[in-house]
Amino acid sequence: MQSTIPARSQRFVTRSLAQPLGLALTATLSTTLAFGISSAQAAPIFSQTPNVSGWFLADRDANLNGGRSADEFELASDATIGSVTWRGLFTGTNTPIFPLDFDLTFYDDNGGEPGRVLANTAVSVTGVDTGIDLTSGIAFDVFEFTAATIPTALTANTTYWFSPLADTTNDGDDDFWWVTATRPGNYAFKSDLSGSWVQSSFSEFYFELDDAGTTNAVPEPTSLALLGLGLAGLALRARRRWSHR
Ligand SMILES: [Ca+2]
Ligand SMILES: [Ca+2]
Ligand SMILES: [Ca+2]
Ligand SMILES: [Ca+2]
Repeated sequence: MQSTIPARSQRFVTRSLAQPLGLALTATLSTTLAFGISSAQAAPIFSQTPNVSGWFLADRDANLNGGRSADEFELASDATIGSVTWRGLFTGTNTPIFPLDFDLTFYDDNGGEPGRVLANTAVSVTGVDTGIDLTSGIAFDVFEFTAATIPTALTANTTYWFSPLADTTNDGDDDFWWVTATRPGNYAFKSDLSGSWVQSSFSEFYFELDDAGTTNAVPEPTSLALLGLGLAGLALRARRRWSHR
């Protein structure tokens, strides 16, 4: 097992702190307008200060067998997560195809890396351009995504992990990369989805956790939609049985 990040995968670039923070304020405003929120929003359950200075792979279509990143977090008090917001960009041509499928996964902790899967929500979501660019050769737009998750009850002062995994298989010239929050910070990654987690202290990654009450206009999780179809099917069968009596 390699202990260092392969050079080709490590696509971090350095930026001054002031510029991304200034742009982040603009991005928050435009995102709010885009979602059409008119009432005051409750404070998030958990958030990390955006500091877009690097990115790391988070895509089934990355590398030969996909790759993903996970970031660890602790909550100050018990909470049930119902919505997640995260940011990322698309290399190499900055031409994403929306809506885009993601798996949003929460894990417990296994000695400093993701352990057991606590909840996985499949969503299809369209990114909102934050107005922030990360330039490496060309200017890559940083997109923000928000989606409802399966309600996930988490306990205070306990380490958990969050990992968004895109699937850009139908976009041949771009893969999705999750962007950073503050640095340094602990995270973990897989350069091959069938491989083991590798622990790193390079950076935090940008995400925000909310309860279901603060969810914006987001698509229904695929898993919930499938559950709905299943229930509809059962109801139909029950009605047919009833009519045959
Ligand atoms: Ca593309
Ligand atoms: Ca831009
Ligand atoms: Ca791709
Ligand atoms: Ca972390």
